[in-house]
Amino acid sequence: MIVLDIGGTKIAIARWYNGELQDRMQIPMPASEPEWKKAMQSLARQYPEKDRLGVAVTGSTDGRTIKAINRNVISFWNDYPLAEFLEGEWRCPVSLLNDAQAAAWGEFVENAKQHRNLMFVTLSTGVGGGLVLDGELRVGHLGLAGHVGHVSSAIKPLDGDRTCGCGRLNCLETVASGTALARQATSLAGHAVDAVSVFAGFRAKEDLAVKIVTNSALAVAQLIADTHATLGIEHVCIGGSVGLAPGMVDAILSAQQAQPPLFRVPVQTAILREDAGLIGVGHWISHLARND
Ligand code: ADP
Ligand code: BMX
Ligand code: ZN
Repeated sequence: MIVLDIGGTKIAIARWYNGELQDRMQIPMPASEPEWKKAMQSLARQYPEKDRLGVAVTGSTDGRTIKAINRNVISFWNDYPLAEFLEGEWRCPVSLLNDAQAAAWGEFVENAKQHRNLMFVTLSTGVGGGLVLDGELRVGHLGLAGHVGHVSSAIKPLDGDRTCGCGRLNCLETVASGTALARQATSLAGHAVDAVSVFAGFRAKEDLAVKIVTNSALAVAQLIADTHATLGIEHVCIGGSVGLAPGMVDAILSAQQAQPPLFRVPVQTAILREDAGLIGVGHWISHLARND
């Protein structure tokens, strides 16, 4: 099987062989539909497959089509027939799963299934989430389960109230995504700043960067407490390039001190790191095949 992880910023691809990735590589996510189609055609030539293509993908999916919840991320994905397009290119069956849901399943399996109520949170281009409850991955109606990036945050963006690309006000994604960190830093510093520089500043203890990362960590800690109160999660894995940036998980752990002890769920860095989506979708499809 070939596994693909399509995010708002990058596309990763690998062969899935005996429960492991081989020949992994990644390319930037093109901004326009024609460029994106060209990139997919090129990947299909480099990674031919007869058996199945497993895709972890940003957006909500019913298994055939894909919808961008945040319409600012991929403008041409509005009930886009993604499975049909990829089947045409690879000429094999295609399975689609939300990227953070795939990652949650990957972390559950690779943690030896010991945390039967687990949430994965990706802090990346957006903020995504996946839930394993009572040992089962929750996909939900139209694949929406776990879209915690679009829960309203009581901790607001530092550059003022913001309507998210999903249409809601002050979503977690407008506070804690890589896009949001860069936007807040740019607006408050008065010049262009990206998420990588925000973290460099945070680690160098620069005032503005510390404020932005601390505020984002408070919002994530609150989300974790809210989800614990709603669903009884027992373990949280943090991934995505922002979640994996040195200092971010420690900032979330510190921010949890503002919560009463009952709501401080254990948090750790995703053990699969940047491969959680690829490995997760591989495990998920293998799991479905065994249960058929
Ligand atoms: P995707 O959303 O496609 O899965 P990533 O997980 O790489 O991709 O997330 C992309 C976001 O992470 C962008 O906002 C980017 O600026 C930010 N980012 C990438 N590398 C780092 C880093 N080392 N430290 C902090 N932020 C990063
Ligand atoms: C957004 C949403 C989620 C996704 C999350 C993380 C879109 C296109 N995606 O909240 O489905 O799981 O981002 O995705 O609306 P990433 O692109 O940051 O990896
Ligand atoms: Zn939103």
